[in-house]
Amino acid sequence: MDKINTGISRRRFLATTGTGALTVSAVTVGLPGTGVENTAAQAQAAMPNTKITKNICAQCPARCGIDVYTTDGRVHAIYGDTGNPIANGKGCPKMHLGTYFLYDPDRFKGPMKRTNPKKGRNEDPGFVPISWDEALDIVANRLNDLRDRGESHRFAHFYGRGWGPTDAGLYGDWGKLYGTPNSAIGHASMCAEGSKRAKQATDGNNSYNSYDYANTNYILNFGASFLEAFRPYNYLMQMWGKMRSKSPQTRITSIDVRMSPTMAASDRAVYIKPATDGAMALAVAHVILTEGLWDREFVGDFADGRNHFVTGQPIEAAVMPEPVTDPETGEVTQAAPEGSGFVELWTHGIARWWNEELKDRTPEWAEEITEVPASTIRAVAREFGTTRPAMAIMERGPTSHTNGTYAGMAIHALNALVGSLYAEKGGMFYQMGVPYGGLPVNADDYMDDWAKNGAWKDYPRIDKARTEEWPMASHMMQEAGPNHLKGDPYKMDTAMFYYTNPIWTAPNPQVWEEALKDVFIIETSPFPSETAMYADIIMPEHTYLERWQDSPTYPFEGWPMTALRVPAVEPIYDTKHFGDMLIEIGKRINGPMGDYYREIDNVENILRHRAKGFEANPGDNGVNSFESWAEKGVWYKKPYHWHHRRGKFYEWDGEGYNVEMTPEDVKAKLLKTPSGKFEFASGFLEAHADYIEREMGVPADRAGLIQWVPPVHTGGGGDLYFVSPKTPMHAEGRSGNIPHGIAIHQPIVGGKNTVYLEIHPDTGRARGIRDGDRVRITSDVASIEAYCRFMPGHRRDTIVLPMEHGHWAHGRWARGRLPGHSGDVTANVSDPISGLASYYTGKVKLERV
Ligand SMILES: Nc1nc2c(c(=O)[nH]1)N[C@H]1C(S)=C(S)[C@@H](COP(=O)(O)OP(=O)(O)OC[C@H]3O[C@@H](n4cnc5c(=O)[nH]c(N)nc54)[C@H](O)[C@@H]3O)O[C@H]1N2
Ligand SMILES: Nc1nc2c(c(=O)[nH]1)N[C@H]1C(S)=C(S)[C@@H](COP(=O)(O)OP(=O)(O)OC[C@H]3O[C@@H](n4cnc5c(=O)[nH]c(N)nc54)[C@H](O)[C@@H]3O)O[C@H]1N2
Ligand code: SF4
Ligand SMILES: [Mo]
Repeated sequence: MDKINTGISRRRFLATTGTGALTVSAVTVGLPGTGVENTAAQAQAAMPNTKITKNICAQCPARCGIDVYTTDGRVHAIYGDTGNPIANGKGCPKMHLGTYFLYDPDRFKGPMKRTNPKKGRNEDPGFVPISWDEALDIVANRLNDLRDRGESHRFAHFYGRGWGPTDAGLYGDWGKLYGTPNSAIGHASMCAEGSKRAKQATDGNNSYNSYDYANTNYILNFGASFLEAFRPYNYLMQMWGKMRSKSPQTRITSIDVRMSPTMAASDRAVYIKPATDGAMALAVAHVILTEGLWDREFVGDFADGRNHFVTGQPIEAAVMPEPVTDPETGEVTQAAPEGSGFVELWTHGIARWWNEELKDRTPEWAEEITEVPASTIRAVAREFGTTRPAMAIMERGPTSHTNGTYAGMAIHALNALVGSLYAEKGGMFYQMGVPYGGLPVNADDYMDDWAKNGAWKDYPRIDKARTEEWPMASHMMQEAGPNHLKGDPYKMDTAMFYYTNPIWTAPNPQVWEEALKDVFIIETSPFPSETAMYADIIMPEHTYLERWQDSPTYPFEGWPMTALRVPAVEPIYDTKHFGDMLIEIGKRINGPMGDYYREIDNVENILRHRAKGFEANPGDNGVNSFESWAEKGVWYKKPYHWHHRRGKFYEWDGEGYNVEMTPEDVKAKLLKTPSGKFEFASGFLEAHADYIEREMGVPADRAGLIQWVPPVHTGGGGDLYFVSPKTPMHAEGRSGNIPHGIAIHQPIVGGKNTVYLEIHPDTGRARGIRDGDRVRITSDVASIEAYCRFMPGHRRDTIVLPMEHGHWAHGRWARGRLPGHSGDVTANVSDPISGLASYYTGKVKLERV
């Protein structure tokens, strides 16, 4: 067996070096050359006992490369890595919080088991310490028993922030070998699945985009929080500076429901009525077409070269003559069509889209729905349509509603109309994967009869994703709790949680508090999360500064990149890498599955095998091995391989974009839809037309068209829209136990001991509420309380409470302080297409307490 050995046992490695990172950082220090080494050398000169190790910030999905400074075994500073293309030596305000996570006094110190069988918010779990062997044996025995009883489907893995091959990347094989459809249920449907599904439905890529911000001249931003969240946040702030200082300056129009920092910094801030972005995007498209501003080299043109897009009037699609093959040369020629029909190039369905939807979607029509003046919509459309390159971007603002996928499709259609998809410069495209080396063994060779043909294969996932109930959703984590409670499709027996806490972050998480009472819970968080309070076994993970871990980039500039975490210090408590927990449990499962994991052995072994892929593909920074990867912290290789230029697609051949791609190649690699083109009439949605008609009331024969679908607002008749946006200090649900994070959470309205509800002064006065008053927010799900602050920049009908606070566990500073948790008043209703929970769609009542 081809296992790579470090030649020295882990324990001994740590013992001889003092920190797990010393050998690699020692290589770094003192080398002349790039800024990284200079920084290291300077620190070294100042403090001889200071070590600098490479790592990846874990506070958000941006995955910035960081330099972690450790002096005499204590981590005391974190800086952006100058050699990392996302960080470029910079950090957002959350970068340095790593020290607080590492030294959080409320961290779990080792594995534990529960002694109080009763579970609830106010039940003390009665945890008692156990050894790792005991913890792993308890879990493995349970899983072996389940398997012996033919019920292995009742075990589920849940995960949120996964990083790559050493954690979330292990789930598929684990589930296949053990025999469960529930390995693993990810949090995508509680995150930002709407924008991904909109792209899948139109250009065939189920993914976020990569963007060439540095070269774009116009951004039309629909509800992406560019200067507070989105991703990669730190890099976006750098790009904002670049875009705003280059010539010509990139003009930015932002559309939001509140005065965010992004809105404040944009050239034009458009306040939109919540959940109506789709209508605005359709009207922008209408203007682009009627005024002849579309990109003819991507979309095509009318056969007679005139513009027949006239409000209210249908157009014709061109009827193409049959291609003719020359019998002698075999050459195929295509004659031009007759008449005035539209000849599409890289799009599909424009005539149907115009005739059945777009021809009446005027700015005046959209004004009624969006409350954005028609004159503003027209001005935006003209600017966007006449500036090249231009991009329309979006994230959770328009998509966290019941009509989110249709809204996202209308927004993304604007990118097709102005030719920004795969544009040579200033456009958007999709992230390339990393050429990792393979694992030494193949899971297929270790499957027993149960794994291959067991009855577990007849069961759907507990969240019912990819079943008749949610046929287009890849994950439906928010449904798993409620489904278990109902026993539909069955009851879970055991669940293992990794970097996710749906008992707190899911919409209407109160249901999960009931649901998880009779499930055997394994929690792997280093911190005392809400899930941990329900856990039967605590298996605490190392924090990110204590562990080896690689992480391929989220969509960024398109070319492949992967960074590496190198432990800065020896684990300070009796914790374990999550990947090693999976492997150790795997080793204890009876039959060939155990053999498979004995071969895999440990996480470090996986990383060394993955890094073998760099030998044939050295990175631009010279990284070609595990050692050089650990030294530099990142492997990457430019350029991006494809682009569109003047009507044709080209592929990189090692020297230039010299290979013209065939339509089949474009379909396989770039526009992965049924038609191989950008679809205004979506084949993906048409394949689910009956489902869409049933769930959304859209007639089946129209289901594929990009169109306006009114939202369904939850909340039970309140008069105020309720949104819970991310702030720069907000690390998903993970930064609630950091006191100074709370204090500077809302720099504009202030903050000190709490997070405030932001409301327009008129909204307050109309209810007898003064600035600073304690208020109650009520929906048909629940009530929560908060202190409010007046914020005259917001819409009068929209109130704003950043998520993250209102914990009932998670440590001494997180627990039990106002405000209440925004999720508690949020109904569990989702977009039927993407499955994304409609977090921003609720309507609530507000009153003084
Ligand atoms: N600082 C920070 N950055 C992060 C994260 C973090 O925790 N902290 N988390 C990362 C994660 S997991 C994600 S999913 C992304 C999310 O990134 P974004 O989607 O960019 O962030 P959000 O704050 O969820 O929402 C964006 C904006 O939508 C607005 N909005 C609400 N309703 C509507 C509407 O109907 N129309 C429009 N046009 N706007 C509306 C909100 O006011 C908010 O300003 O951020 C990532 N980046
Ligand atoms: N009301 C409302 N709810 C929301 C949102 C909103 O805007 N409003 N936003 C949604 C979005 S975009 C997202 S992405 C989700 C995120 O929601 P979740 O998927 O629940 O993820 P987090 O809350 O970030 O973190 C989950 C857990 O990870 C644990 N953890 C921290 N560090 C580590 C570690 O090193 N190892 C391990 N094993 N565990 C660790 C923490 O203790 C925490 O319990 O929340 C969603 N929920
Ligand atoms: S953007 Fe900030 S929080 Fe996110 S990874 Fe980068 S430094 Fe960390
Ligand atoms: Mo998210």
